[in-house]
Amino acid sequence: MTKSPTHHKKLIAWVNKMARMCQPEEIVWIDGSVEQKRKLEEEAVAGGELIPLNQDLQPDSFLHRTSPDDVARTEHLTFICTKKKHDAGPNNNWMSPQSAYRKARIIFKGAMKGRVMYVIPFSMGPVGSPFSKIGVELTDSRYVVLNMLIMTRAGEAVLKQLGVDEEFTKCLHSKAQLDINKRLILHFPQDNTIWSVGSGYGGNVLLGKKCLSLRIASYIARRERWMAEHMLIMGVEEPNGQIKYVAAAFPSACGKTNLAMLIPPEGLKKKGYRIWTVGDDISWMRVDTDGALWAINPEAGFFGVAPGTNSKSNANMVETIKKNTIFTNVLLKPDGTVWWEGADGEVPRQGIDWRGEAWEPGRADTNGKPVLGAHPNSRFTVPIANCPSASFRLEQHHGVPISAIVFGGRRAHLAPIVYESFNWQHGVFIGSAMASELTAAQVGKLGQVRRDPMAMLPFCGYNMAHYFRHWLDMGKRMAKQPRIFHVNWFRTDPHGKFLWPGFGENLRILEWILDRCNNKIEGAVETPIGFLPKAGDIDMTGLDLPHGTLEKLLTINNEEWLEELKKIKEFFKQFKKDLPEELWREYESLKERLEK
Ligand code: OXD
Ligand code: MN
Repeated sequence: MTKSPTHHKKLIAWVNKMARMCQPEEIVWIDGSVEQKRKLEEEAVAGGELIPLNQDLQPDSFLHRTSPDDVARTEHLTFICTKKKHDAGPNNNWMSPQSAYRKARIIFKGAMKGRVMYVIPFSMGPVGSPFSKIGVELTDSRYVVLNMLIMTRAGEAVLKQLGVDEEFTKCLHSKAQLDINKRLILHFPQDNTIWSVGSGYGGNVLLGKKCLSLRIASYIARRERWMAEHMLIMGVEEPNGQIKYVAAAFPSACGKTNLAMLIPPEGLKKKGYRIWTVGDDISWMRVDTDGALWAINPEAGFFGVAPGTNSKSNANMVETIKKNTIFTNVLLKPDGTVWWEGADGEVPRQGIDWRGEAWEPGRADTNGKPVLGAHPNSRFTVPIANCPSASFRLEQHHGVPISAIVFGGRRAHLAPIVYESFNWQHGVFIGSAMASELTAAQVGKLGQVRRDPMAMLPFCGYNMAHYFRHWLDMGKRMAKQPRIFHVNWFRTDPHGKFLWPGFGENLRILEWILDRCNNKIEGAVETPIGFLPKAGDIDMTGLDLPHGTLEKLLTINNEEWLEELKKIKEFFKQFKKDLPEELWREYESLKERLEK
């Protein structure tokens, strides 16, 4: 049916089978060449999928608009399709593979008529690294192809790596009619397969990202004894020139991307600190022969949230997205550059908003709500290589050794700015009990707490109770376990004002974390929830906080924690007998310590 550049029989057979179902007009294999990329860009511009930006001010960059009801991940349409419901767990929507394939087949049938089916061989992780996994995505969207060329290593080198019989994840995507009523994001971990139909939004369609690198990878990782986590990876260069690596998990909208590339405040910069960004979203980690935990970022690009990105919140990202960037759902200015709420510079006097309509500041909709220029979840896709703080170890096949694992959430009260677990098992308990508060920008009651263990709730491809067990087991396999910490940048005063300035200042807390890992700090305050810093051990040079603020950030209230424990218990109970006994034991000992 198609002339293919590979002798991988299974791959060819699968491509042909999917093509028979989707009925594209043509099949095009993505080779990763600049010429092919340019041609696709030209076609996308001609077809209206991409708008070229001002090539002098934002070279090699484009704007894309999705349909207005296709702007975010659709968790209620996302399913884990294992034979047994129990394997998907109470944390996932479940469908049987048989019924999922049947439902989706109806939508996929003839969905690519009159369109091209692109075949994208891609590698998550450096091509050929023992960490890496290969996927092949079939899609009828040029936007997807161009984004995948940024987010992954794609093309001929990957096909070569696949050889004639290597394993790969079968990823099928079609925009179909972009109809939310005919949208499904299906994962078949037992078939190493992903089917996504009816959406054009990144998180639903760049199948290497959440679908493969987290949901499918977490399932494979458990079997193969490694870890696929929703974590940034950053290198902190210490004054002695050594670089220590930290992996950190935070739920959405808690500033993972900003933390991964923070700029040290003056005092710490002078001391000799510098940050190296390895990744902002996903970490694949395995125990190496030295008994330590090593990590790679399987991605090659950032798919970041635009609103709020500016020189104060993230100067490195502002630099990164000056070129080679695909923007999605931001505002287009008359000079052919883009803008979003919270961007640098003045608010433009006019523009075309993310829906493609004329926009000016101060406009309100029929309900009196301000009309935004950019969608709150508008995005940019850009190569990591553009980032001034990009780590020089990004392409290293063995990744980087992890000294500390950091969990975090948005808690106005309760959690102190930082605390350290007593040991690995206690750290796993802390991760499993993670939670974050909804902000005014989100649907739901302000301050309402949503539990999000290890920030993996929407991304764990199997029963989360088994995932907790896997975390406990992994700890036992490490001769040199990373230490586990919890941070909270979001504690507020009684007027709702943040106590901690955040951003670059967060390095002061990371410094304490790494000093603990390096055994450079004599002692810490032992509390019921874990070890807290002595206030004098956080370097506050150059940061003028009102008297007593740091002490407030380091207090814990036993009554509040006992209330929190009740919620943790409710959350744990849904896993019934599957929840590891060790986590109940941690729960009970914490309760005892708090009641003392
Ligand atoms: C997310 C993302 O939704 O990284 O977590 O896009
Ligand atoms: Mn994410």
